[in-house]
Amino acid sequence: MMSTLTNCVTVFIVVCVICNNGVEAFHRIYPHLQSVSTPSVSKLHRTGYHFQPIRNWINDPNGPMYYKGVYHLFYQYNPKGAVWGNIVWGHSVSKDLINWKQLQPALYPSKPFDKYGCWSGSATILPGQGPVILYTGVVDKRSNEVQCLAIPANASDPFLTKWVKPDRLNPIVIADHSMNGSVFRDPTTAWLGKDGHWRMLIGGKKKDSGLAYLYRSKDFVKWIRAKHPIHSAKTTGMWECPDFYPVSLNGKNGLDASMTGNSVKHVLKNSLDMTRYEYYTIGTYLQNKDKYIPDNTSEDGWGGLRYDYGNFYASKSFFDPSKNRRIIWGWANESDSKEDDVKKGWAGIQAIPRTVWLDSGGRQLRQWPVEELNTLRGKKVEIGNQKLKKGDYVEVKGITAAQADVEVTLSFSSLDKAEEFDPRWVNAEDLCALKGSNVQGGVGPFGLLTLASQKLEEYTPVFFRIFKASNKHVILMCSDARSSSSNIELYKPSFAGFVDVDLANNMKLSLRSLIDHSVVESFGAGGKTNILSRVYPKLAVKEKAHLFVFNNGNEQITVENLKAWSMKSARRN
Ligand code: DQQ
Repeated sequence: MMSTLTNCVTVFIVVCVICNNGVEAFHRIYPHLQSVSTPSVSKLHRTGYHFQPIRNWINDPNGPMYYKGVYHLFYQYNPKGAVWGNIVWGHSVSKDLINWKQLQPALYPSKPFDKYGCWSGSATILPGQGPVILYTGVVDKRSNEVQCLAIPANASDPFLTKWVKPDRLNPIVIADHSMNGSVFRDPTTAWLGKDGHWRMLIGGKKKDSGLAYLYRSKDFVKWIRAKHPIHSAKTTGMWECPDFYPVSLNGKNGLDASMTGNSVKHVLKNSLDMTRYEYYTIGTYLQNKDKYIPDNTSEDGWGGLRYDYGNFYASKSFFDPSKNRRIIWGWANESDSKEDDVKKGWAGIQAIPRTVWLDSGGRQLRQWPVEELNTLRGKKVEIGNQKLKKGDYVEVKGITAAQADVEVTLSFSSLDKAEEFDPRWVNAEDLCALKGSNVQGGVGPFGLLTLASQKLEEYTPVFFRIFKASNKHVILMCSDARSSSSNIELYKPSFAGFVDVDLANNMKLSLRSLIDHSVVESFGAGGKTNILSRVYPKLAVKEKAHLFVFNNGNEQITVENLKAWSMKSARRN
């Protein structure tokens, strides 16, 4: 296939037509700010080790892959300003997923089929041939979308610096008359069926149902739509950035996208444009019918499981054959104002890449920061066997609290004091807003106060609170940004999720928080419930930031073990 494609490309002409025309888009658009560039970039809230380019706006991670010893991350990028617009595929490369080198953008509008934008897509490595990118091209001002293909100009270059879009082949897929071409985007990584045909999904919408169209191809060039979408769900609205992959029923190893059989389950993740959060289901992929059926333990809709209950969107996974793992990237948008972003000269970060696997219970996924992150750990402090009574706040001293990694295990000897759970509390965020870290409880709230000022005028608490329901305990995990900054105008949500852990025989909970100036990325109960918050402290900045462990519940808590590290900065130029 690759040779066919390569032959089709006679000359690769770099025609950079970067559009700035106010494309009708689902991202909030600010045409007057799209090409405003500030002379310098504000360092105040820039991250030390989360991925971000040198300046300007980024959103979705695109086409992550491992190729010839190099990790590639592409991302939706505005080369001209700090708000969404002028979208190209930024490109960075790394040997370890943590330290990055920024290259020239890989794809930018240059053809009639992507004149108004090179939107999200994925990479597939064709065995024995090399990578192919499938992405969405925007063809007109009404945001009509087609799917396009790009190949490396030189597949033997591990950095894949130049990409070509063969004219004779593109666009490879267009919406047919029964479909709405303005809600038709974000092709997945393709997988190879047992029948030798490739398959890929494209996100879409019909009436108010979200859906993922399935296309098949023998040669990766001519794609035919299957009669039925692989899956759809009522009232979920447009499915952006679908992701579909197998997970092993036995252990943590990741799997190549084409793996099927009795030893795997499948995961379908969708990013819901209506609220800009994601949900996933775990289920069975019937390859002979090309249908996906979620398990009845996975809610298929708004109340579904989420990779992250905070600021995390348009995520995409890839299989890393060098370490047999599947890794998820997700975009964390800013939650300050557009004007602030323009002043800062940058907006958007990527969450730390996370290894993902199926929990042994089979009902949910677990995620954990890639092990390479630990290479940035510097000075370490530890606390062991420390009792915390109600109202105790113990400072974790001796590390750089604005740029840190903390792991803590907290235990309790009884659940008798747990507050009654009201069954009407179905929404975790509302419950967190009602029962914040200052509201005294029975068992909990207990956890960490991150990015805290010395006198606690500002802080971002990450904590658990345990309730007693009729036949079980309900565990709430919160990352509450309401007290994170004395700037009252910011968007400061009380992010929260429930944690599926049986406390009966094991009365402890663990928490890991990656603190990085304007981000607190937390993993509860070994990566079962995860929450990323963006916060903009005014006082708790740099060396003025502090870290505390606290308990505000009647039941005494024991800090069994707390380890905290100062984190070194990653190289990202
Ligand atoms: N962002 C891209 C789209 C995608 C959306 C455009 C999700 O392709 O649907 O920047 O954030």
